[in-house]
Amino acid sequence: MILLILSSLVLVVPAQKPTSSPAQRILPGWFPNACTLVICDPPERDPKELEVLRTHVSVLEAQLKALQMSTRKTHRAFLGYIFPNSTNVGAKTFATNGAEADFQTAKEMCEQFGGQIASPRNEEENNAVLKLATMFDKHAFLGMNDQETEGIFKHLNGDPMEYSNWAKGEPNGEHEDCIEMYLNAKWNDNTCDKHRLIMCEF
Ligand SMILES: [Ca+2]
Ligand SMILES: [Ca+2]
Repeated sequence: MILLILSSLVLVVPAQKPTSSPAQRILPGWFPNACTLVICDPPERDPKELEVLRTHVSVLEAQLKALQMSTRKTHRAFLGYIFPNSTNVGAKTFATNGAEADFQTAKEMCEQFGGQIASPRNEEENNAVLKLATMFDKHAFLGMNDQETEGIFKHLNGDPMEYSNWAKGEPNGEHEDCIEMYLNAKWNDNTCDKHRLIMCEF
């Protein structure tokens, strides 16, 4: 019985003729697998509408700027909470919280907050690191190392190390590939598994 009703329905539905696509209707020589580039003339805008759009864009730009400033302030406040001891030199901020770790852990911690291990590039920056390290009476790790090629110390981004402040007789370690700063501002290469003061720069 059900089959009979279904077949009746099929019989009464009129067969639809295949319709042509919009492109086929517009372009008589349309080929189904060909590529077609259609360039439309943009509609003319009302000058008042354009003015309103420009105003909206200006407002959005101002809001974005305010948001960026607020984000930077929040980030600075957050860094101040994590690393409460800091000092500025030029555009750099050196910061620490007095904690110690091996080189790899210190490196990851600084990177986690958007910085890197303190890597002084001149005497002024070296003295800024010393000032903070002295507060905690601890030797600080610096970022430069010769882990890649023994004897060739480089910055973390691969830059050659142009400024250095080695202690007398240093560097002297085939297996000492990281640098610690003594509390007289001089540097010693030491093994990277030693625990030293985490000092970051931002
Ligand atoms: Ca070495
Ligand atoms: Ca050494």
